[in-house]
Formats: sequence, C-alpha cells, structure tokens
Amino acid sequence: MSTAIDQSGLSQDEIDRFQTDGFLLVEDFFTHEELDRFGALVDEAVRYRTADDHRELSDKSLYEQTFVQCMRLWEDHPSISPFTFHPKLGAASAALLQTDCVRLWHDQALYKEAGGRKTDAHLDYPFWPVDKPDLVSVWIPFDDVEPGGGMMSYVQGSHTMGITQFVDIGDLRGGKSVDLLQTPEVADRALIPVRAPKGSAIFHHACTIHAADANDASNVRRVFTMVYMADGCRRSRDDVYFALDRDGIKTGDLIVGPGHPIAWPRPKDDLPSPPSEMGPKTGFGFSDSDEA
Ligand SMILES: O=C(O)CCC(=O)C(=O)O
Repeated sequence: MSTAIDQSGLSQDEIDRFQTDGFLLVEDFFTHEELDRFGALVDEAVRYRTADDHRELSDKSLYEQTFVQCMRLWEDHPSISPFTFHPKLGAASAALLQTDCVRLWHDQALYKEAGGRKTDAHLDYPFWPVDKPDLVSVWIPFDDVEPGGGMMSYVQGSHTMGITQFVDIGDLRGGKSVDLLQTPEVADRALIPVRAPKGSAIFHHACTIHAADANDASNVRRVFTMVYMADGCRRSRDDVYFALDRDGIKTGDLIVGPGHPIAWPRPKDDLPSPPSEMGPKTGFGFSDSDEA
C-alpha cells in the first residue's frame, strides 16, 4: 500500500518545513481545469446558501464583513464531495500530521467580498472542542490572491508557542477584541505574507496564528478550505457545537460519525454519505443566536 507521503505529492523537505513553520504553500497542487470546475460548483453552492441575503456589506455585522462563510458545503452539495474528499489533500494532511488516517472536521467557503475587512489574527484550535490540536487546514483560492486582495499571513513557528488564546474575529461572540500580533511574544516572530497563485494550496496547523488582509480589489476573493483531523481525537468540551451535537458526540467521546467521516484513506472513488440534518446556511453557528 502506498503511504500518505507517496499519494500527497509532497516532498520530505516540504513536510519538514511545515513542522518548523506551521504552514506550507504548495504551488501547482491543483490544475487550473480542476479549480475552475470546483470553483464553479462552490460559487453555485454559495449563491444557493446566500440567496435570501440582499444586504449591502455595510449593513452586515463585523464578522460578516470579514467573509461570507458557508460551512459543510459537501453536505447539501454532493457535487463538492470529490473536492472535499480529494485523496491528494487527505494524503497530504495525513503526511503533515504524521498519521495514517484523517477525518473531515469541516469544509467551508470563505468568500471575502470586495471591500471586505481584514481577517483578525487568530489561531483556529480554540474554536474547536477537540482534545488534541491534531488538525490541519487547507486554504485553496480559486484565483490568484495578491497583497490587498485578502491575502493570508502566518506567524512563523507560532504553532509551537503554546498559545491557546481565543480571538473573537469580528466580535462574533461579542467578546473583547485582542490583537494577537501585538502581544510581545508574538510580535517578536516573523509574520509571513503568502501570495497564493491559482493552483496553490496553503496548509496550516491548528495552532498557527494567521490573518488575512482586507479585500481592496473589486472582485470577491473566492476561497475554499477544508480542515482534516487525525483519527482518534475526542470531544474536549461541552459548549454548543452543532456538528458534534448533531452526531450525539459528548465530551470524552471519540469524534466519529456521519458529520466527521474518514477523508483518507478511502477506496478509490468512494465518497461518504452526508448527514441528513443540515446546519446553519451561513456563519459559524456557535449557537442559535449568532447564526447569520
Ligand atoms: O480566509 C480568511 O480570510 C481566513 C482563513 C482562516 O482563518 C482559516 O482558513 O483558518
């Protein structure tokens, strides 16, 4: 059987760089043909999810001005499943997490509208009630992303700093906003902006601090992300979390079930069946009250 690294197309040098930096840009991960095909399907899904929302950007909450967020798109748009469960992505995530099996944590479109605000610096792990930070995100733009167009930056090596601070991006939960980049230990580290040409994928560790600049361009920054989790993680907290609650996963339970299927390895061309109950159409969905 071929291993994760064989199927991922990553080199050992790239895997080592990810371990050191906490993020990794891989150019030409996808062909333009693949991206155009998946991009059209994700555009359609985002249009469907947002069809009833006719607000101007300025009428939206600060969080919604950061990006249009449509989570778990594979669940109501099965045509997206071959993207979400792309074997090369699953294999790359397993290779980076140094594990032999990964589950889907979630997929989502993050479309930063023209004029959309910056994405505040944060790390992902505090958002997720998982007992170990064995998760990796993949950030995939459907077009080139340049400075001033919602481009991502990463604090080099921040995944090893032991930071666990929750940052309330765009005051989603009405919390006090914190500029993580100004905290002295983080300010000493390099913040690396990463241009992402079409075809590339950027991987980042769940504890890597990252941010995106505002979108000053006239076009929407169209990005899709998947988060993969090492198999064997358990729920760590009781706070409301739609996808875990839906599958009856309680604190201490293994995270398994229809909402978190195995993403890799899977038999060739085999895709998981989506759960029957859909979540919120947009937004993060911490609780009923914060749904967009
Ligand atoms: O795309 C963005 O603006 C932010 C992305 C992000 O925070 C993530 O992928 O974890």
